[in-house]
Amino acid sequence: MRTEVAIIGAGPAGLLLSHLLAQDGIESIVVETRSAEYVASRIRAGVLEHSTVELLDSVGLGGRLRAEGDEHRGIYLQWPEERHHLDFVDLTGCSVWVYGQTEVQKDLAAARSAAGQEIHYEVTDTALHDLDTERPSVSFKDIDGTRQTIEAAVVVGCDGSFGPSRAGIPQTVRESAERVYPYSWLGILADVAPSTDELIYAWHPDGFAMHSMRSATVSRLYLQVPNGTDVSTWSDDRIWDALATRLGHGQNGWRLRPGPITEKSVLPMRSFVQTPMRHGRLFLAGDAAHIVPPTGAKGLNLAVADVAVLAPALLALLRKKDAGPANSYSENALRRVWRCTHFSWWMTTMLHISEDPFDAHLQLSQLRWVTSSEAGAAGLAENYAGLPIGF
Ligand code: RFL
Ligand code: PHB
Repeated sequence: MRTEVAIIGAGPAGLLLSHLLAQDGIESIVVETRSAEYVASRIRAGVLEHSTVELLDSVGLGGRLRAEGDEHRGIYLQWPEERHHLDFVDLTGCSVWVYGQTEVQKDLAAARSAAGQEIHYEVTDTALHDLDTERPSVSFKDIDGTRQTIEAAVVVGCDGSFGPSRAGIPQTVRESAERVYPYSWLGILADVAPSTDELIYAWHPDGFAMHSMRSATVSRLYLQVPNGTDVSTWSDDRIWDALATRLGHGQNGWRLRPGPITEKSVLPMRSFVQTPMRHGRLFLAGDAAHIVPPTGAKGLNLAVADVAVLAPALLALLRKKDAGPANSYSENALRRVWRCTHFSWWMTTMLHISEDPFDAHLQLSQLRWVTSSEAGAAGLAENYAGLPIGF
């Protein structure tokens, strides 16, 4: 097989990249280890920042998001006895949208399928070759067991945190920076109307809790739990009790509505950045190059921001024979990556309980400042909702 861009991974980064390239008349082939159904139903991110929504709109992918998503002006930040609303629209002019990654994934898959995009699902043994040459390739075993090779001008690794692309950057060149946190999130999806109009991020001595949502009838909630927590030790009743305690704030008779839990999982949290994001004819985008803890709602948005920078760089490289934007892709993308890495680390360390009581005083002081100073609130709002495309 021969194409211009071989894309490894059909998550949001891979499918959006193939969509953006196709708009510029550039051909690509996508390979993916999982089935289309599995990729479309993975429960993950829920918040799209302003620039993500603008980008999806601008490439014809904003229709269902605008019709079925939910625009939020801001978030609540709380600690026992106090709940404060931060209004991002007042602070920065930017809102965010609650629209599940599952829905973004379905919209992308439908658009690529309508355009006749070649996507090979359920492949195995993906391997990258000749990345230092102008004829790199990707080999894999197709669903029927046939060995295939895609010869391309460029290979893009959009294969998430466990894919093989990251290691395609030679060991002598690559560097990584990592922070592992001493806690995890227990996340649930429940068939119950959200008990809040906007997301609640709650500091509590028992641990962080968060109330998010997917629709008018589906809630998404999280609890800070120790690393290594076995999900089977958390019965539904225990989860709802902990959520009610941590999200309660003793004001206006607010109550958390419990309901049937349909999904339950534990996810560890880490920050990770591998540099550079490009070597020879291999480019990395999304979780393949960087991971953030979910507290800042940045992972999906960063994947979108990477490919928004990469697509025009590949257009210049392949059509205009201008290597400039491709040569500066890593440096350009990493500016936003490090801003979001810092913001996600900051939100995480401000809201999660640690072993050291000194931290709790600093956290509460920071929360009081962010919710009472316009400058403090605007800083959080700009990072959460309003970094411009190309920051
Ligand atoms: P993905 O989505 O992981 O897609 C990578 C794809 O590559 C495939 N793959 C391979 N394909 C071929 N050959 C191989 N050898 C392969 N190895 C792997 C995989 O099967 C997969 O389909 O990465 P991408 O596209 O970079 O997208 C990144 C986002 O998915 C991720 O950052 C977000 O989900 C993170 N995240 C959140 N981000 C937000 O912006 N806002 C949020 O509110 C938010 N909440 C979350 C999150 C992630 C979570 N989890 C479970 C990690 C909440 C959670 C719970
Ligand atoms: C979610 O809805 O899953 C979600 C929302 C905001 C976050 C993390 C996860 O910061």
